Amino acid sequence: MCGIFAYLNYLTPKKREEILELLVNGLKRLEYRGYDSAGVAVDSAEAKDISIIKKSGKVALLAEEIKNRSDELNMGVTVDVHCGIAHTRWATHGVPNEINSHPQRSDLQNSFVVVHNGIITNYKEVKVFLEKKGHHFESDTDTEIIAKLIYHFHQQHPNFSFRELVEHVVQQLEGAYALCFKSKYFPGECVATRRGSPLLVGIKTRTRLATDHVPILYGKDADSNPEHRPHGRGEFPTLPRTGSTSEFEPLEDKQVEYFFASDASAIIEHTNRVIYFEDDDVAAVKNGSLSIHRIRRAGDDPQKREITTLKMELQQIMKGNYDFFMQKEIFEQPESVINTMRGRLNFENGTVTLGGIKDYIPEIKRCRRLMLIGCGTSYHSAIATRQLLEELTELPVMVELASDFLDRTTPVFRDDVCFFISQSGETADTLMALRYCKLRGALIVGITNTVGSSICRESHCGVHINAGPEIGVASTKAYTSQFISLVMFALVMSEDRLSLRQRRQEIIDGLKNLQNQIRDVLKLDNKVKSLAEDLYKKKSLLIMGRGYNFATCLEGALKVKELTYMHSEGIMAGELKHGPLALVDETMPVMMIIMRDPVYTKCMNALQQVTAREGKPILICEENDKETISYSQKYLEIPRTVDCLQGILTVIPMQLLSFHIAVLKGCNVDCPRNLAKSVTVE
Ligand code: UD2
Ligand code: GLU
Ligand code: MG
Repeated sequence: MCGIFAYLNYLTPKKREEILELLVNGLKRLEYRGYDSAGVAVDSAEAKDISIIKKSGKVALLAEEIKNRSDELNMGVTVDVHCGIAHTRWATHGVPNEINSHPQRSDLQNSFVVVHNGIITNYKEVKVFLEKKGHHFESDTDTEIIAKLIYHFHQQHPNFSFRELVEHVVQQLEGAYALCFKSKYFPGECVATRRGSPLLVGIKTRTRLATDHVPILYGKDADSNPEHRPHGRGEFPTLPRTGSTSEFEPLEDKQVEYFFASDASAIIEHTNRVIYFEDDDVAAVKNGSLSIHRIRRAGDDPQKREITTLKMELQQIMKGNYDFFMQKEIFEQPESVINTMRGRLNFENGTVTLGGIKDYIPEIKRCRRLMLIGCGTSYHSAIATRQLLEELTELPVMVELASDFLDRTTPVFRDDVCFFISQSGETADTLMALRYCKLRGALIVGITNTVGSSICRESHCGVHINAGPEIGVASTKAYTSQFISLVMFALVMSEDRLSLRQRRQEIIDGLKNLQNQIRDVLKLDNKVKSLAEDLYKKKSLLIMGRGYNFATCLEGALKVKELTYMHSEGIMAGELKHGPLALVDETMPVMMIIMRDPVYTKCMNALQQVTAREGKPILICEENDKETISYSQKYLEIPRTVDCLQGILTVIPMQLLSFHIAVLKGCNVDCPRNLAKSVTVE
């Protein structure tokens, strides 16, 4: 996450040279955060257009470039009103080069320009939409869609204010962002907004206000510091959750300067009067006045769920050539797993950085135990990675179902680290468990797919899995991304352990190959479909396995249950002789996962127990494993990866199988009966 800095002077004369210097200095204050390129946008010399100056590499290089172009930039001219925006970029989408640097623009005329911190997870779909409308893209960034989308809205609604345009744009964005916009159609105006990434504004007036010694604080920081609640003119009450506006008017002489930044360190040298924005605030400066409007997001107001037809059009694009979202999301996994690792895993030098928990790692290393808490699929991702976490952290790891954890009033202590895993970040049971642990002083870590969600907000730190929006009610790509996030966490925890070096390298290599291997597994689709044809009229399906693949049995059975309404059970193969074996006969459908990992021999024992009872299991086994295959007529061959990652590949045929059975049975794939995507009730 890198830096945003914007500067707006209103009736405060400044030389263009001073303005550019201010912008560059703002970026310099943000340099400590690390970045790979930088850029600014200011009014062009004649103030009719916008000039963009970008440079890959250090801010100093940008400063030099500005100097080289000083004639063209008319440095000596003084302007009374002006808005400039600046950015340091940490590339997530597209290599660090000038075209990919920010500001990104709407068109060759630079009608709208934008700087962005964060990741837009649905940028591909928006891009397809905009390309269909005739927009041409020049960069590889996710950010460029934002500049083009606002331009698109402006063409459609020429009477909209700048703020209204931005409000429409953010309704279409998924993911994380802090944004600052500038436009040649709205000279002297600036609009800024955020969701998930930090953003604040500093205000400097020439005439001191009576309350000037009190910094304006608002939002989270104001809540925690009631002493600093502002009073009186030009100050902000805490906004209600949605749909309201606060205004800041400077004093009579109207002179005012605004500094927008992603980090207070770029502002403090100018003013100590700052407002921290909260998610979904849209701040607009127009005629020198600042207004902050808390938008209603689609989810807040069911009446407004489809504010424009665009939302629906986008959904259609998202579904692409697939008939169902679930199917699309299964087939998206080669990309979604990469998005989870993007900017975090460096395959060249074998380092892993989880920006969201980096600062907490020393504390986590000192903890007494790790607790992983979730429901349904999220719980399975914890089961899937528990063994690796134990191995690489050498800490005791507890895996808990949120509801049961609360029922037991499980003892939790200050030196516990509790992970809360939830795709939506709103799962009520998980959220309650989070609050329970937080009250007891534990460190709270979120693993969520939804930026700005309750779990994300209420956790001390966490990891966004960045799988992109998951619309199918039955979770698929979120599972594999949760899995990978937890694996990356284990890698971070073991970074300085010499004895684990080889093991870590093997896992990192495995992660690198995952994308291609997932593609290979997806090629089994037709084979899985014909298995589904054999199974869909059956009453029950047992799925057996152990070790690293036990989680796949549980997750596979859950998928079958929720999508096909067929009874299905994930069975720990080691438990067979303690009961479940009684279920096995020649009519009972059984699947068995048997990979060449440390428990292979034990799995083969289970296989023999099953075939001895006339069972005819469908096998999920390793490619070219002739010996195992010889035990059954029906099998799916899966490419081999490191033992602890194998579950990512074995779960995919189970996702496909449940999907095909559901289609054959005529079930509603994307919205199974009795289920909701985000379970916000206990
Ligand atoms: C950040 C940016 C990402 C990209 C990347 C570049 C955000 C949200 N993410 O990703 O877009 O620019 O940097 O390096 O701007 N968090 C919680 N609870 C959770 C999940 C996250 O508190 O359940 C916090 C986390 O501690 C961090 C912030 O949210 O402060 C962002 O987390 P992240 O995983 O998106 O962070 P990172 O550095 O990978
Ligand atoms: N995702 C954006 C990009 O790659 C912004 C990255 C950032 O936060 O700097 O251009
Ligand atoms: Mg948080």
